[in-house]
Amino acid sequence: MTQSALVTGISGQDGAYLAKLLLGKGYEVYGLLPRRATDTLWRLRELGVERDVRLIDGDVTDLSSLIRAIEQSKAGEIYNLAAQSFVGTSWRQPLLTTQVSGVGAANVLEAVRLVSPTSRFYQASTSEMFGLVQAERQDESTPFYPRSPYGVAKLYAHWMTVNYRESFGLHASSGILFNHESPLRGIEFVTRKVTDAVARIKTGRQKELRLGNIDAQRDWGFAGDYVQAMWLMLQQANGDDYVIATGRTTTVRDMCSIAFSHVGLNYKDHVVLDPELLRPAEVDVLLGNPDKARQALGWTASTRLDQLITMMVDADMRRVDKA
Ligand code: NAP
Ligand code: F7E
Repeated sequence: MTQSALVTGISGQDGAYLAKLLLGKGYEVYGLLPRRATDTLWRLRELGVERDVRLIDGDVTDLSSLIRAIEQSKAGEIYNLAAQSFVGTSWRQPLLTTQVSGVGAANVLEAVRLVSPTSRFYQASTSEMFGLVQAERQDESTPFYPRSPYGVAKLYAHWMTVNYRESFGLHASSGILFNHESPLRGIEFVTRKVTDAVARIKTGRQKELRLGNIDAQRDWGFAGDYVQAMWLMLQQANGDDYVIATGRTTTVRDMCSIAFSHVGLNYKDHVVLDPELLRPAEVDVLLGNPDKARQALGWTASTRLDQLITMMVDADMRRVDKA
C-alpha cells in the first residue's frame, strides 16, 4: 500500500527538499498550505515537484484545519516544519512567533493525538534552543538557554513533543537541527543574503553588502542532507531526540570569504558593518555533536561548507543572469 506523509511548511526550504525526498521514495505527499496573497510555490517548482504534491488549505494556528488535513491525507508520517523561522523577526513579532512556532506545534500534536495517534510525528527543533551555549559541543544532553523569542517558542514545542511521547506514547521525534542552507534558502538568512549579494556585486548590480555581527560562528550544513535525517528518525522503532549537525563551526566572516573568492572578489572590499543589523541578544557560537545520529541513524553530513556556499553562489549567478 502507498504510504502517505503530511508536511507542514511545505513551501519552505526544508519542505521542498523533504517533499522531493519522500516522492522519490514513493510516498503520496500532502502539504499544508496557509493562504497567502502571493505565490509561495517557487521552491517546489525549482525542484520540479510542484505538480506532484497534494496541497491542503490550512494553518498550524488553526486546529480544525489540522484535524481536517490529517483526516484527508491519512498520513502515517507527519512532519511539522511550519514556523516563523527568522530569528531577527522574532523580536519584532514575538507573539506571532510564539503562536506559529510554539503553539502551532502543540496544535499539530493535539491533532495527531485526536485523529491518528499511531501516526509518526517529526518536530523541527533547532540549535537556537542552545543559545548561550552551556557546552563547547552541543549534544542531546546539553542544557538549553534560548536567546530569542524564536528560540523560546521552539523550546516549548520541543518539550511538548517530548511530553506527548511520554504522556500518550506517540511516536514523536524532535530533530535538533543546526543551521542548514541551500540555493532555496530565504534571502533574509545570512548565507543566502551573502551569495545573492556576491552575484549582484560581480555583475555590477550592487556595490556593497551590509552585515551585522560577522564574528558569529555557525555549524552550517546542506538542507538536502538534513531532510534525510528527518525521514530516518521516523523509520526507527521509537521516537527520540537527535542533534543533526556537521560538527564544524565557521565565522560569518570566513563564510563571506569563501563566497566572494569563488568569483574572484575580496569580501573586505565590499562588506560594510551596520550596527542596525546587530541583534538584541546574539547566539555567538554553535557547534553540534552529531555522534548519536551517526550511531543510531547511520546519518552524516556529506556536503562541506565550501561546496555548499559555491553551489549557492553559482545558483544566484544563474538567477541574476536570467533576471
Ligand atoms: P522556512 O523556509 O522559513 O519555511 C517555513 C515554512 O512554514 C514556510 O513554508 C511557511 O509558509 C510556513 N508557515 C509559516 N507560518 C505558517 C502557519 N501559520 N501555518 C502553516 N505554515 C506556516 O524554514 P526552513 O528553513 O525550511 O525550516 C523548516 C523548519 O525547520 C522550521 O520550523 C524552522 O524553524 C526549523 N529549523 C530550520 C533550520 C535551518 O537552518 N533552516 C534549523 C533548525 C530548525 P509561508 O512562507 O507561506 O509563510
Ligand atoms: O544568522 C549573523 C546573525 O539569520 C546567522 C534559522 O534557520 O538557523 C537560522 O537562524 C548569524 C547570526 O540564521 C547578518 O547575527 C550577521 O549570528 O542566517 P541567520 P540564525 O539566526 O542562526 C537556526 C538554526 C534556526 O533554527 C533558524 O530558523 O549571522 N549575521 N549579519 C546576520 N544574519 C542575518 N540574517 N543578516 C545579516 O545581515
